[in-house]
Amino acid sequence: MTDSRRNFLKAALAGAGAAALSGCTRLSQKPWVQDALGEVENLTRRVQRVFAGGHALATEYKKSDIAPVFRANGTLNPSTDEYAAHAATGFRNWRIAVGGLVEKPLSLSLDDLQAMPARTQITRHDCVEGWSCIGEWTGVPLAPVLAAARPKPEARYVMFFCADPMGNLPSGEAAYYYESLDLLEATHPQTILAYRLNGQVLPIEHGAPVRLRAERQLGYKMAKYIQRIELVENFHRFAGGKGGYWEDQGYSWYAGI
Ligand SMILES: Nc1nc2c(c(=O)[nH]1)N[C@H]1C(S)=C(S)[C@@H](COP(=O)(O)O)O[C@H]1N2
Ligand SMILES: [Mo]
Repeated sequence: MTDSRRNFLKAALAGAGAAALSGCTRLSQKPWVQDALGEVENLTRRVQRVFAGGHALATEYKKSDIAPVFRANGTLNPSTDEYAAHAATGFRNWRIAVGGLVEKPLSLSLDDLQAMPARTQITRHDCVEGWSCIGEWTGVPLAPVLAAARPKPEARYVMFFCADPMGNLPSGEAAYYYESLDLLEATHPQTILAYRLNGQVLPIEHGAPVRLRAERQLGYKMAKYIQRIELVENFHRFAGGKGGYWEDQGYSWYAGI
């Protein structure tokens, strides 16, 4: 592990301790949060062994670089009654299931996610359609969330299943937007489950209540409207088998920038 990585983890752990001492009781009341922070280092070490690559950071920008209006793309409001009902109640009952190849499946509310230490990053979003936009994203790093679920040794990819229907699969079954990352990208410090944009509650057009930010990747990797996260050995059995909605239409699975 590099020094910067070790320092990042130390800072994350120290931050959690300080928050508990300063009276952030919601954090200390949730034993799984504490467990998660203890597990991040184990998970990261394992990931670094599997993938020889690193965790170099994407460029972060200044407040003054933030675009006045962040462009929205793809689904702008999922068309199901179920999503509309969640939106009408401010996503109070929204849950994100974390399952698949894990020892401890989780079902996380927005409160659960917001009780974990947050990260804020000002980054540039690049869409393959040829536009970019700088925005400030706040959310919980995915690494401690995955660590809390205790991934099994066979887990290699993280799948994100979304609430927006995208038409039908050849089988006639409804297709929903979905995406996947390998564990290296999933545990990168700038990979977060974002619930705020530019200091405001995440708007519906940008993926409310929770969307992925994976800052070294192109826009289509960053699933909006996340309902389920699943750890898998490979993604061939899902939908078109290519690891994502756009990948199934021919885009490349690896979309690093
Ligand atoms: N669930 C879902 N996630 C999605 C999409 C989508 O249509 N549905 N579009 C993708 C694409 S192509 C881009 S560029 C970004 C757009 O994010 P934005 O609307 O916040 O700009 O979301 C990505 N994630
Ligand atoms: Mo995109």
